[in-house]
Amino acid sequence: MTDMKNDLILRTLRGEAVERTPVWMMRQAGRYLPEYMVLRQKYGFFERCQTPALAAEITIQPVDIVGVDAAILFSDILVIPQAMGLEVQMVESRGPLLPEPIKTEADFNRIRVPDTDETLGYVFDAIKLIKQELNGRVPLIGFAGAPWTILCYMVQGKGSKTFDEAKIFCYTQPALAHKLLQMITDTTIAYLKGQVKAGADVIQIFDSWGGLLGPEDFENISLRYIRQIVEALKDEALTIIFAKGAWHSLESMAATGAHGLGIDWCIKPQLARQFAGNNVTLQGNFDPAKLLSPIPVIKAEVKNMLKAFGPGRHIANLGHGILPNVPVDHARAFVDAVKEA
Ligand code: 1CP
Repeated sequence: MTDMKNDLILRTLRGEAVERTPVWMMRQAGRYLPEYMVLRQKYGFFERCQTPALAAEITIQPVDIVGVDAAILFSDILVIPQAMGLEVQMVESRGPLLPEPIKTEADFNRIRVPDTDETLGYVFDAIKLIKQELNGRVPLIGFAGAPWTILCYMVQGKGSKTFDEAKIFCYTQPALAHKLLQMITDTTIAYLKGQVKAGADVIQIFDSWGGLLGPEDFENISLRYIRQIVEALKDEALTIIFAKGAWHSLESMAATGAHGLGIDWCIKPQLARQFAGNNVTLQGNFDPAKLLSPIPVIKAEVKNMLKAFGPGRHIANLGHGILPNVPVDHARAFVDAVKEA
């Protein structure tokens, strides 16, 4: 084992004292970085994910270029439907496309709970290489999508503002929906255990579309499965749940035993703290679009954010992924403002 030179995020998640608030940015490995765009021109999306040397290079870019306190694996949440047997394409400037989505019971013939070493071994190889190349500079965050968010794409077949077809599937064919959610959950648990075994220090579960469900549906369709994942992992790794828009369920998310909870910019940190209680680290919640403000404004707003969270048990982050049109020096100003505070 290598010594972790910067373990601020690990200590913050464990609830230990830290010298300063740690910082990283969701989707920090990606399109706002010119160095990423060079590799994007040369290789296809899944080629970048499936080639450990490329995934490692892209993962480490933001550590070198913007100075974040953690690396996050370069991959995508949609490698899970792919491993389960569905075709997933990344269409230039339009996002993911699954040409044959799941709609009926017969469609289950085309999917399975796969052996993750066979189907996703390339991710574990990438993690081993990243850990070697990071050499303890910062921790590595592994991740997966929450089962509900993965179902959204497996049923809808593409991105959507409402994911109405995914909702209709859950509301009109609940037995099939729960069968699918359990298959995704079983795959995800094996996948995340593999990530931890390969060296991931922290695991974040992205429930990007959790906020589309009301509180009761969120419990039944999403949190129930996230809870299984957290329970399977929490003794092996530090865990963070990010369920965008699901602020109403912070209390039940904290009760899963996750070490951290991500929040978006639509809830005040003080209120999130009241809901979540004092035994969990909060992560967030800068409005990603504010990174387009002039740098002095970014610096002032970061100070306000840090003050609102108060000291301790906070990881500074955006409230959702960084936008592709953010200038690199603005991203760096965000990170520096947290470090200087
Ligand atoms: O054009 C490109 O270069 C592809 C853009 C891209 C990138 C850089 C996609 C397509 N995925 C990724 C990488 C990625 N995806 C990471 C890398 C690590 C990092 O954070 O730096 C991560 C964590 C994800 C996770 C992901 N993929 C989520 C959850 C987080 C979130 O932003 O809500 C979701 C919903 C996806 C699906 C997806 N993949 C790609 C796009 C454009 C989308 C969103 C499509 C939609 O809006 O529905």
